[in-house]
Amino acid sequence: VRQFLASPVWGPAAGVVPEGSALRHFRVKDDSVPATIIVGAQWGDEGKGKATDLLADTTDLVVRYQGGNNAGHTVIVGDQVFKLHLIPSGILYPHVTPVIGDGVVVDPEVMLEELDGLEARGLDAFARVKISGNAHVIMPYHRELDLLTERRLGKAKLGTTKRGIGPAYADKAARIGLRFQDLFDEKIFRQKLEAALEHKNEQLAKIYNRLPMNADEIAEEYLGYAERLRGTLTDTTDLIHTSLEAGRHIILEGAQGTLLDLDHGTYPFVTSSNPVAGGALTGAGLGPRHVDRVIGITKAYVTRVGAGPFPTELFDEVGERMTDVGGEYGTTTGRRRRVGWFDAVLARYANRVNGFTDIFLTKLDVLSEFETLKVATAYRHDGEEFHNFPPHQSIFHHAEPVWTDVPGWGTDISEVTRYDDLPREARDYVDLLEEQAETPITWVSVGPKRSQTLIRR
Ligand code: 2SA
Ligand code: GDP
Ligand code: MG
Repeated sequence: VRQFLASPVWGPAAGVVPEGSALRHFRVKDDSVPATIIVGAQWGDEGKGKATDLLADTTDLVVRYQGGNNAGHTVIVGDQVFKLHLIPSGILYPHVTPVIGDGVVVDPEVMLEELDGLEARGLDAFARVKISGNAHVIMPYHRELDLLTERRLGKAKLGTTKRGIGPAYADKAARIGLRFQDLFDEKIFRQKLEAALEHKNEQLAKIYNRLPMNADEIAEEYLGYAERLRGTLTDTTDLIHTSLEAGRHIILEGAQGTLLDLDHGTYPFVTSSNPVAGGALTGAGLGPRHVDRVIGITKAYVTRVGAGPFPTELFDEVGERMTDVGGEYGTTTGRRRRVGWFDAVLARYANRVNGFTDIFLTKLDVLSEFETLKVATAYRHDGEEFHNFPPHQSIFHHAEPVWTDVPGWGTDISEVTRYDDLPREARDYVDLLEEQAETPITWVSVGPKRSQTLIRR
């Protein structure tokens, strides 16, 4: 660590070395303007869209690095509500270039719908959005197989968004995927499509008793999309690095969240990409040297949409109220989200696997409803207590939370504009989460609007 800090690139920036300094408190020296990663710290829908939009005010590029149109990011600007699925939240600032990185899977039909929608609302979306030629394309058979696989799983289904995400990433790993660049070379596109369809049609017929899909029909449809998307095709690696070299600032915007990560999440109840900070590097194509901040977006409670274990889940009327007050319905599918109390074990785990420099805490206002709040500080299983994320899935599946009860504040905080003006109980709650999460909480959000954000330190 000493050698690392002594290197010419790294060193403490003026005034940011706190007591008991850890590596995470050091940032790239002042005259370079590097990248910030924004990651969901829970199971998604933490408010990444709002946080990215807010922080994009001072950035030049906002890059999506994984996932696809399974994501739903809601951003409110003035009295306008934007629901973004594929396009990075930075689109709402005219100075920002929104980038779809190599690690994203793109459904071109959805991309066009989203671009058209934004154009209709006065944004110059077609000219501004840049899509990596290496991004993989979601094909009709991916959507179909997502649907059929879920149906076949019956009760054991994952509760995917049915957008074809898993099958598209599976083909990427199997090296039979089609990439965005392939759309612009008809001969290559047709060749690759036919090769992929051979596998897919066999699968569709043998396992699911479905009729084969027709390569010409798909090619016609997709080459039509390509015609309209030609201007967005970009060497995004070059764009990102030219920007970094010119001292521009970049935000890498995650979708979904840490516990939905394919490697680090609650497998198999996960998505098929890597939302964690490490995924931002591979998905955008840059190294850790360029990153000086990793911001974990965390709700003041927890939600999950889709199946899978959830130790602090609420099944009572408290949960009902949390869902309703928090407006906890999927941005993409409209599904009701499951809700539960804040889980510090998960927060510490997310901090470990992402290396957060800060937490952006959202939806504190939703908890104004409740007289007493609960925080899970550890798990108990088979007489054993777990301070950290359990090493085996069955422990996690059966974990009983160890609760700390804290008093609520019982008053609306959504109009508060200074952190110090929050009720004492609300500040105590934030202090408790910070201590438990072992990460500094820098922002506290008390409503969906840009203006409803308090800076804590
Ligand atoms: P998939 O479709 O293969 O990625 O589904 C696998 C699991 O990942 C979950 N997942 C999500 N969880 C929360 N939010 C997501 N985006 C939308 C939103 C979800 C919606 O913003 O609300 O509208 O329903 C998202 N995307 C994927 C999914 O629920 C599965 O558990
Ligand atoms: P994302 O996927 O992480 O971008 O989150 P979503 O947009 O799917 O879900 C978060 C929801 O909470 C959106 O509807 C936001 O407008 C809303 N939201 C964000 N921050 C706050 C907050 O502090 N308070 C309240 N009440 N709503 C918020
Ligand atoms: Mg969402």
